[in-house]
Formats: sequence, structure tokens, C-alpha cells
Amino acid sequence: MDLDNLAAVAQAMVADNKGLLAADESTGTITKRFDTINVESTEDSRRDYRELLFRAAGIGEYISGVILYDETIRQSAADGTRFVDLMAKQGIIPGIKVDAGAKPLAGSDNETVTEGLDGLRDRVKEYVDLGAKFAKWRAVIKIGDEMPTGYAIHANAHALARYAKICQEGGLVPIVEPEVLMDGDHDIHNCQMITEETLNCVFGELYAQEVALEGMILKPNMVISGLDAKNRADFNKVADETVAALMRCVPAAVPGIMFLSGGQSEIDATMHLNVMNTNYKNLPWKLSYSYGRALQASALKAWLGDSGKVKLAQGALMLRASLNSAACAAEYKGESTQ
Ligand code: 5MM
Repeated sequence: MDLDNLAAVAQAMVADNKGLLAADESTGTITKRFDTINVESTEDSRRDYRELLFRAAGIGEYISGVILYDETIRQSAADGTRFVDLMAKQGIIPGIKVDAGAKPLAGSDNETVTEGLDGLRDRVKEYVDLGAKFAKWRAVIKIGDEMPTGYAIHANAHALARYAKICQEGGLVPIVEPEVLMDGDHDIHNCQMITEETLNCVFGELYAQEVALEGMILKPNMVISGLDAKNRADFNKVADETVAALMRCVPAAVPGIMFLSGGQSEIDATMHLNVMNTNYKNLPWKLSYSYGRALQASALKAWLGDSGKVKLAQGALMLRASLNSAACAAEYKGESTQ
């Protein structure tokens, strides 16, 4: 394992005021996103949409890396330029989702375990040859009646660590993504307890499986009220509880924490990141973003599958990326919702 190289890539991913664009929607998920704008999901429409994201002029100023899906890392733009080469021109590091999705967990009615370990070593080799420098694996933890079970947390943490070790051995920086979902009416305290239990279990497994913390990135949920909760916690409370949970559970050797947005609105995701970086200086790790929906939602709405609206959509993406970059620097000034 070349730890110096892994650590250098991880540091580049959390370069000052930069974050990641999560564009690794599997075909089912991107189809759902396209359904909301009445665009048919085909190989070409997915290519056109991703091309507009990666070609947005100057996006590399705010985005250090893009997480790709298997189809996308093999695709080329309409003019034949490989997507990974387009990214290189923008100074963007290509990454790849390597998990095979959250699948039903044996012996549990409603919980999942993320699959994809079989054959992973060979797939890592292939992705390195295709130009990937980092990888991503997302585990899903649900809060609900008698959920999560310790069993589900442990099964997912064990798989995350196995994935991370295989990636590091093969030369990819693993993004470790244990997502405690926002779905439900639970309060922020409940989310904080489950997030801490999950992170403690994940870091226990990473330690047991000898994953080098300097050569990985953590992509967690923020500690936040459930989407259907009464009296949802405000921005300051989310920032306080999130930083407290991370301080309790995440070793200082981890270079960066790049949050998922998890269903927050674009503005909420930017605000929360800004408040954390404003109220908490000198944390042991960088706090940045690896947003999917919170970077793409308005770009997708602006595009509508219309080639005449590519510039509009790129403008919407650039706006979100620049505002999240400002939030990394604690310089986001808020925005009108009109
Ligand atoms: C972009 O969506 C990613 C892929 O999801 P599926 O495997 O379900 O298709 C997802 O893992 C994403 O990278 C993270 O959840 C962060 O995205 P959000 O939208 O939560 O910021």
C-alpha cells in the first residue's frame, strides 16, 4: 500500500474551499431524478446531463473531485472526449462508486446491508486503469421502530472496512459513507445517538481491519431532525450536535469530513456547512461537502432535457458549487428564497 500517495489524494480531495460532486447515481436513481423533469433516462440522456455538469466552465475552482457511476466512468462526451479527460482539463479528480447497493439484510425485516465485496479487488484494478483515484461505498442506517439494530450497524460497518482495505491495497482512497437516513419523525437527539453508535462501530472496524486513516475520507450524515419531526432543530443546533458527535467519534488522523446532503434542501445543506465552519475553528479535520442532490437539484430543474438550456443548468450548478465553497470558508452570506 502506497500510503503517501493515498494521503496526497485525500488531501487534494479536501483542498481549501473545495468539495465533491456526487454524480454517482445508479441507473435506477438517475431515472427517478429524470422522471421528476419528464426526461426519459437513456444512455444518451444520462451522458448529455453528466456532460453538462463536467463541462461547466470553471467548476474546478469549487469541485476537487466527482464521484462517478460505472457507466459514466466509461463514457465519453458527445465529441468523443472521455469524461475522465474532460475532468482532468478542469483539474477535477475522478472517483468511482464501487458498492452494488443496499440489499435486504438476512434476518431483518426492514434493514439493509450494502453489497459489492465479491470481485472488488479486480474491479478496483480496472477502475484504476480507467483513471479513478478514489472510491465510494455507502451504507444505509434507518431510524424507526426497533431500528437500527446493532446487528445491522455492525454488518454495514464490517463491509465498509473490508471495502476500504481492498481499495487502499489497490491504490484508491476510500470514501467511507455510513448514512443515517433523515426519513422519519425522530428528533435530533435520536439522530445524534444513532450517528455516534454508527461512527464508533465503523471506526472500530476500520481499526480492526488496519485501514490507514490518513488515506481515507469520511462522508457522514449531519446530525439533524427527521424530515417529519415536529419542531425541527435549527441551524445552530444541527451544527453543534454534528460537530460534537464527530469530535467524540472521528480520529484526528482522518484528513477530511465531506458531508452528504441526505435530502436537505440546497440552502439548508449550504447553511449547515457554513454554520459549522463559522462556529468551529481549528477542528482536527476539514469540514466540506460531497453533495448529490444539494448540488444538482436546481441544475436538473433548469435543464429539463433541453439542449438550449445547458448554459442555464451550468449556471445553477456553478451557483451551488460556489456557495458551498464559500461555506467551507465560513463566508456564505445566505440567499433569498424568492
Ligand atoms: C448521488 O447519489 C448517490 C448514489 O445513490 P444510489 O446508489 O442510491 O443510486 C448517493 O450515494 C450519494 O452519493 C450520497 O447519498 C450523497 O448524495 P446526497 O444527495 O445525499 O447529497
